[in-house]
Amino acid sequence: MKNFIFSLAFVFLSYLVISVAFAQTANQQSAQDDKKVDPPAPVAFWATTPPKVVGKIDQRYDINRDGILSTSEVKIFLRDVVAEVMENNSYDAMASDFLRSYDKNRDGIISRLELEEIKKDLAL
Ligand SMILES: [Ca+2]
Ligand SMILES: [Ca+2]
Repeated sequence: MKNFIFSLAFVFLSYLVISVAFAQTANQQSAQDDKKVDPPAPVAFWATTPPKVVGKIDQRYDINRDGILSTSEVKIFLRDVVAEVMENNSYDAMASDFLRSYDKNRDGIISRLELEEIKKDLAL
């Protein structure tokens, strides 16, 4: 009988030790999860390097006339490009150095296909 109580106590103690150890591992795991940070969100190229105003079209959107297109100015510009392409299927990319970077096939116009890239950048 004594042996039985001993082994019962042993099992109980083992159970305690194991559950405490397990709880600690779980805590460490959740601490690691908390430390995880999201990778930096992708940004459009014009958000990191504001394009220089080159052509007449650029000038129209350079609202504060500082010679560069800030992110908010670019967004207004691109929204107009999106609206124009949705309506007429193309936008003259030759009018702006900055816009030409979206003219992937270099045919001088922003097509509906190329518009997808602009929409993506605008959504960021
Ligand atoms: Ca500006
Ligand atoms: Ca094109």
